[in-house]
Amino acid sequence: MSNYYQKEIETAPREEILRIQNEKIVKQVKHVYENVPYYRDLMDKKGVKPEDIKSVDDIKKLPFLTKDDLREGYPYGLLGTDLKNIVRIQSTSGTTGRRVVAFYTQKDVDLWEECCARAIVAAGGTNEDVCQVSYGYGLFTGGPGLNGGSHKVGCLTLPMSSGNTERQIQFMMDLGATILCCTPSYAAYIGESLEDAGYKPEDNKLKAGIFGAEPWTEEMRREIEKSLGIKAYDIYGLTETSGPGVAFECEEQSGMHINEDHFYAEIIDPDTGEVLPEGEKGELVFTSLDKEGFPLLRYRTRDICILSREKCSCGRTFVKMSKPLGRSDDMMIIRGVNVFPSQIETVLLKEGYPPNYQIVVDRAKNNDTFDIYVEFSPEQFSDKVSEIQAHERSLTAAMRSMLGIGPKIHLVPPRTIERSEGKAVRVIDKRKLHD
Ligand code: DLL
Repeated sequence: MSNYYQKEIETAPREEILRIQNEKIVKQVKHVYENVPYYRDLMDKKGVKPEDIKSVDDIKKLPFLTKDDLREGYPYGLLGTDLKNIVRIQSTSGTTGRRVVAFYTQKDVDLWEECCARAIVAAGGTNEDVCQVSYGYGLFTGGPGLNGGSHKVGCLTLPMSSGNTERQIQFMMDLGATILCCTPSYAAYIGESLEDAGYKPEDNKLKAGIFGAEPWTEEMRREIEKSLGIKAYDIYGLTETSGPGVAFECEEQSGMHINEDHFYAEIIDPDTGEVLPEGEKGELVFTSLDKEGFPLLRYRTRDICILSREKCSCGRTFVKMSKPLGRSDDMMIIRGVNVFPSQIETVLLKEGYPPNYQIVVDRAKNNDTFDIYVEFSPEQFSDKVSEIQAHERSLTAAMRSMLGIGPKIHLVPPRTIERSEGKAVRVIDKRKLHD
């Protein structure tokens, strides 16, 4: 039986959702044109006037926004309202170039937190739950977003932030946390640490986890579910459009419902910018329909996804997005072959290795080198070099059959790859492919 935070809108008939979107987009484009000179210039250059946008069907006439635009407009160039109405910023963790800074009015914060509340309730959360928020707090949107959502639902909120795993475990066990919110890699690490501390999955009171902010596979989901004894739900979002809660999973665990009353989604061909028909794989583009502080229209996420309007058994009518299947900008091309880290993770888990790995790509004498460091599990440990080498050979073969190219595999002892309290660093690309 499904629970909803805002049943009326979450289960509204499609025509009703469309009606709301059409009403909001007209107002929003006018708001942006009048208040954001940077975007007004882009519209003027394209010859589009606010009056040309009469419904969401007309969104395709609008110019795109990219991270480069946000960098160019840094810090206040894309602000949609007077600074006196802004109550908060959040920012990306990007270390190269100027950071993306997003601005929120109080209404923006409320709507964002409601989106997170929808995700928590979809994962079975009620005001009787104890919600441990172990995403980073501060500039990163994970902690503040889920914290706000947890308050809205009325859960007892544990604002742990990430890190200090020993303390995480102590609070989790002593206070009986029932919902855990963090990155999937940190969830996996907490699972390992609980085991190391002598706990079995049934010793904790957790029932659900809400994990996102980085790519993770179905295999990883199963591992986490098993090690923590929970049901693991995916959540998606990006700083530019508010943070977590743009889309969230329901009990079907078959894609994430996009909060379509606030975000209009398109899938485009990343090369041509052309809008693709429903069901096709392409780059996800979002238009925020009612944001005041940082109202981005047609923002290119660079996430490659598929949208689906298949009826969902949870009763929600919002369109579903697949897990991001890659990035239109960080796919690696190694020796001419396209490689996604998630493919590597899939092979590792299929071959019985824990999902702790690091990919190192470099270039020597104009040839790409491709190394994967993988931890073996304690059961796979052997002090015979020949046995380790045999494992490495068989893993190389499995990788070759999945990727089309064979990496050099280095099996390393358990717990030697550096653990992350936020997003795991999976790829180290030392090649200089851009200026
Ligand atoms: O990661 C917001 C967030 C926080 C989402 C907590 C979910 C939970 P950024 O740091 O701006 O924001 O990174 C956004 O992370 O474009 C995706 O490429 C990736 N990403 C976010 N959620 C998922 C997910 C937050 N569930 C970028 N699966 C996005 C895969 C995800 N990738």
